[in-house]
Amino acid sequence: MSPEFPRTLAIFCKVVDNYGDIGICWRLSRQFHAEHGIAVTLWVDDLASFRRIWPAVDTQAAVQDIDGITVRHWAGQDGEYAPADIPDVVIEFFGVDLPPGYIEAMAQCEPRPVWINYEGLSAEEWVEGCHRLPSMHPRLKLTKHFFFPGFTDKTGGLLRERGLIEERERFQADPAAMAAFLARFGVTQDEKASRKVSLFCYPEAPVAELFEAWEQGGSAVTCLVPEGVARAQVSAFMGADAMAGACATRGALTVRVIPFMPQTDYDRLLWACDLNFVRGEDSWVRAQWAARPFVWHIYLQDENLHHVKLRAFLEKYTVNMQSLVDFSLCWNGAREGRMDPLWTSLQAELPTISRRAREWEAQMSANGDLVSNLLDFARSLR
Ligand code: TRH
Repeated sequence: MSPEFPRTLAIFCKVVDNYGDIGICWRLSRQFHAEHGIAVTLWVDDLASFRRIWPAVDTQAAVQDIDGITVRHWAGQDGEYAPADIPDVVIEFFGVDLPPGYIEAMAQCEPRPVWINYEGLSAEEWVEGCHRLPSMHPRLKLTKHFFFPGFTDKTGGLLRERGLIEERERFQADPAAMAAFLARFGVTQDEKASRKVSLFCYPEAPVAELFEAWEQGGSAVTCLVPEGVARAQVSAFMGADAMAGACATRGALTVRVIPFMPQTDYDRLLWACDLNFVRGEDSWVRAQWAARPFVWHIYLQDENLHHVKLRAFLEKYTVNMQSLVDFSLCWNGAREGRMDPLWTSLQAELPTISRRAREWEAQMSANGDLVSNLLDFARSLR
């Protein structure tokens, strides 16, 4: 095992839908490079989606340097590659198919690169048994290994940048900084006393019912929703197209449409809000590092497989927090229920949920950070 290893690393990312996949791959790339000095090449098929979370991206460039990372437009499976093109570690994200010529070149390398299949995050028990398992190539002398993020020390842990927790603590200990951040989105002095909620979910979430519960609820809520999220329901509430900058108040609820912001600002939004609605994988993890109460909207899967994953997480996460379990199941369509009583119960339990959020963040930090865990594993294979 050499401390110099790896010097070079490539990540292959296909943006299937939405932003989570590139969101995670970009985090990985930045962390490998900034914290471990590794020369990273990120191959990505959809530069336009990438640009939404990182405005410095040039959508026309075949190759570009962003913050010291080489970003290559992955335009297709064709192409010839030589062993000299292959880095020490190759990561395929969510089992994407690498270009055949690239795999042939990997097989010609001496020593072979470490080949990792980076899998999706799940709280299910089977993950621990599959983490780090090898899979032989049927024809070539190559082995790839599965690497699973997760919530226990028998998994790869969660992505967490160095200094993230300290930065968040500084921000949350500074009410003026939080107020100034929210003021960027038009949150006024009056609204500062209201409960601040960020909303990021898939279109299937019962947003209209939740808005109704908030509107008629006893305490003021300011809901900050990035442009494009739940567009139909937000537009219906506004009575106009939900463009960034739009704002409407009805009853106890103010809804503000805010710009879809760069990744680093999105963290601050989560840190500044009292309750965050998040979705998919990356925003879900960021909400956990925010150490604030959150409600997760999971990505829909065939045969309601996502409900199994949702329940597995709730089982691990919730301790004496029945209101969060009930609310989450209804929010995800895993159970019938009306939003107003669910919201009343959730609201009453927010202090307990806040305590649990802080405890969970500390528990997750103790599993180490995913990038360091992945590098330790890659070194063990050399
Ligand atoms: O975009 P998502 O729905 O991604 C999902 C998941 O990754 C899922 O695993 C995948 O299979 C599916 O897509 C196809 O949600 P996620 O994972 O939360 O990613 C959103 C990213 O966008 C995340 O990196 C945070 C970032 N973001 C911003 O940068 N600015 C914003 O304003 C918002 C709302 C999000």
